Amino acid sequence: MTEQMTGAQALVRALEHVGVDTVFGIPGGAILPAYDPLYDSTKVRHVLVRHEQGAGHAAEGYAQATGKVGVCMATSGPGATNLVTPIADAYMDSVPIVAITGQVASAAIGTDAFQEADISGITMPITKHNFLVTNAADIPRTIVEAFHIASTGRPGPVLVDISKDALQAMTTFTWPVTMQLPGYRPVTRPHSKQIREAARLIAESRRPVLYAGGGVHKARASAQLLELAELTGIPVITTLMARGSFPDSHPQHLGMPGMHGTVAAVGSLQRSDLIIALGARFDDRVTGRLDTFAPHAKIVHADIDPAEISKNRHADVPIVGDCREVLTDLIAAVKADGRKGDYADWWQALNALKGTYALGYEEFEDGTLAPQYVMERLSAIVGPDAFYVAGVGQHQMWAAQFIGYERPGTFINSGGLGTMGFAVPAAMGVKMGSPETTVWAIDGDGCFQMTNQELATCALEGVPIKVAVINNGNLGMVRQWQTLFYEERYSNTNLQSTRRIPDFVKLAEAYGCVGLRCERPEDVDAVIRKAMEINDAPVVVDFVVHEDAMVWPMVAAGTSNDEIKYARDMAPKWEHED
Ligand SMILES: Cc1ncc(C[n+]2csc(CCOP(=O)(O)OP(=O)(O)O)c2C)c(N)n1
Ligand SMILES: [Mg+2]
Repeated sequence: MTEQMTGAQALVRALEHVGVDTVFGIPGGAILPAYDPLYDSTKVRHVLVRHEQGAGHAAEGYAQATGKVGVCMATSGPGATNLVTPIADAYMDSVPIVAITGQVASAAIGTDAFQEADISGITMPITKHNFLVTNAADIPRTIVEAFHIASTGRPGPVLVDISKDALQAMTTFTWPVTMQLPGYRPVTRPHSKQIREAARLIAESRRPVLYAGGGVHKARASAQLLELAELTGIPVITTLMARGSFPDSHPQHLGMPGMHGTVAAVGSLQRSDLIIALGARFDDRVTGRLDTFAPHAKIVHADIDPAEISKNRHADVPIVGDCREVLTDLIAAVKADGRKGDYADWWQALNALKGTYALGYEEFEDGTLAPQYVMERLSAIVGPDAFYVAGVGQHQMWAAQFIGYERPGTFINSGGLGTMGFAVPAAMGVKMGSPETTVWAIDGDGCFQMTNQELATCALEGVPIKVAVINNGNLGMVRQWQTLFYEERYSNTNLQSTRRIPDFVKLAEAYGCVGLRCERPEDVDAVIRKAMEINDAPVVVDFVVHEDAMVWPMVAAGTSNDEIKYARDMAPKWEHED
């Protein structure tokens, strides 16, 4: 197929051909040529957001709900720099998005032209790849390559920056196009010798742990993880990025590891003699002080990105490959090996930890609301079929701890970058990607004040998300550190949002949403049920909670996992030491 058209038309045509149905963005001078043909497209819906950061997080949410590549669009200069945070976020959490930005005309590049920013230079360290296109003829091929790179291997963000003259120039559009990526060949098939070696270690180990990370769901490998776990009887831990990749209700699940993980999960790593890491990256929030992490464990590390292997912790058995292929081969190898590990003593110790140090929380005698209780009731009433999208802070950790996840990918949050402001726009993208599914954003009063303007987008575009603002009046997570490590000197963490500045109910109403408030435990169920009944508008519930609630357990930053506390000054007793 060959046709004469502008670069901008070729861009829109290429987006249609690669299957894009939704683009989040804001127009401006340099990208304006692209918005003209977009106006006519019957296949691509453009969602006009209120801030480009919202476009980027919405694209991330859309990508995670659908498994497709999310797309955001912005103009040059400030439009593009407003995308930097979501691009970095997508990079840290391996989310496939393509960001398309307009750039000043090619003759003006490098002259400090109006609204010029070197966005490809700026995003070089936070994109999987990026392109600066100055020739209209290159646009279709670049789009195909960008989508291919974003979605294959370890997924991630790709930037396509297109100069205004390239968008305006006439070109010959041909389809299909041939990619020119000779150096890009992600390895997905694991090496069979490494798989056999892993199976041997599994049979010989006495205290193994399956450490599941975000890569498990990205590879759609939860069924295989379940099969391997049940075949071998090995306990499973799910990281912040893997919540739901193994059912919380499963007896072999020990919970989340890390700074706010369960005592059983953290303790299992420290006592393990074999860690099988699957699409996980030994993040510092999981390992604690690295030189004291899991001192007795051999490491099998499977990841699609070879750069992750042995980055933080030496891998005894490195396996480069797609998690689903790794698990499928590992299941076959364990069956072929035929031996079964003896983990009876291990389970006895772990079950003791699970029983003694189950997650719990403090209730307040004055009748104020405990935020953890809100999570428990959301979990009970809304159930495991919904998507839960969290902001960053204490509420995020409570959402990870106290909501029961049974299905992969149902907990979506900003793990690696920890981006306040993620929840509302990401929830919007999730809901647009999966309109039939209930979507709850669980946000902090601080986070919510960073990106709540996308409620306007939700209201106008008919995207009925539900937002639970966990309003503790504070930048709670920072306040928690001030409580514990800065002698309760609360420097600049009190937002006073419980004084209704702003009034989140009125704010919701101002944005065309329904606003509800809940201040007492006895009202929680009714307000959640009411929110669940409203499906023709976004709903915001202001849950006014006690400011002193804390996230436990906790491994203080820079300390060893062995120093975990399950409450203030309360260290677990490790009874089954060897
Ligand atoms: C953009 C950004 N700025 C600052 C921080 C540092 N930070 C981490 S958690 C937090 C507090 C979040 O407050 P809130 O949204 O009210 O959540 P809470 O911890 O109270 O539940 C802050 C300021 C961050 N993660 N992201
Ligand atoms: Mg708060």
